[in-house]
Amino acid sequence: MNLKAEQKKKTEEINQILLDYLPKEGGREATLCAAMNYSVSVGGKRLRPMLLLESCKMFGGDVEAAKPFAAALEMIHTYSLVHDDLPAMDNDRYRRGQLTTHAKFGHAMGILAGDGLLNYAFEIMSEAVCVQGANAAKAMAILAKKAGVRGMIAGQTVDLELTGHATTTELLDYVNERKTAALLEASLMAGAALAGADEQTLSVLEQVGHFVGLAFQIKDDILDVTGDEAMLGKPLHSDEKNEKNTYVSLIGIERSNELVSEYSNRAVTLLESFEGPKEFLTKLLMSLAGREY
Ligand code: GRG
Repeated sequence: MNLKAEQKKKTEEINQILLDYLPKEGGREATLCAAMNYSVSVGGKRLRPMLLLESCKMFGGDVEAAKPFAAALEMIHTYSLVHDDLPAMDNDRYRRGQLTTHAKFGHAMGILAGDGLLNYAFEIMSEAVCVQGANAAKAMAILAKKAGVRGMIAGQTVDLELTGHATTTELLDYVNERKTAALLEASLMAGAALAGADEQTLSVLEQVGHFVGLAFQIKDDILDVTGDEAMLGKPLHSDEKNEKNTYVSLIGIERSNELVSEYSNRAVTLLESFEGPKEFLTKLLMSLAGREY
């Protein structure tokens, strides 16, 4: 099976896991559940749960036990997108080719759907921890930390503060390492933690995720300028509109493309030190450098 077909099959499997874990709509809070389900179900590459499941497999873990964590991780990622799209942040009307959650359900429901997704992710993981024990607790702790106050939320904070101000590549790296790379690091680390991987292994995976994340964000900045709106599912030039500092605005497209290749290669080289099955994961990481959406 070629990479695209394999990726499609795995995306469909993850979509099914998400359907199994998302709240069933009903009761007085039906609108909240509908907004949460809408945000997750409108699409997305499902990259983070895919990385978590592949990493778990690479270290011989039980994929069934990893499913609640894969679902929770995509919910955390989706909450961050829903809140990022709000009028107080990037104020975007389209995401994943569809209306953003607040554009469809109203601003207040956009905030609540994000809150709901974040909390629900921890409900799902804590229930799994009660059944599965220490490895699951470690995975949850990794996801909490990387998504948290010193991780993704810190990156978003500094990103907002830098908006409209001149910056440096060092400050931009601070933002990208947290806003984007932290959750990708967490994906690989949590999958391995569920399989019982040791601290040294987790630390190498953190490095892999770091380079994947930097490459991913720079590619995202490039696509915002040179991409195809229909493929991306959102308007181009949103960084310029929002006065965002990006690698493209600081060092230009050509050098940015070189960095994407350099970081992707470094990630894959680090991954080579592991012996478990990693063919799909390696191909997936390399393909991100050439992604079109
Ligand atoms: C609101 C706390 C808080 C954080 C928001 C995720 C984020 C932080 C902001 C969204 C804007 C952005 C460019 C984030 C960087 C990470 C990124 C490129 C997210 C998009 O991820 P994809 O491409 O999206 O995997 P899909 O839709 O495929 O899941």
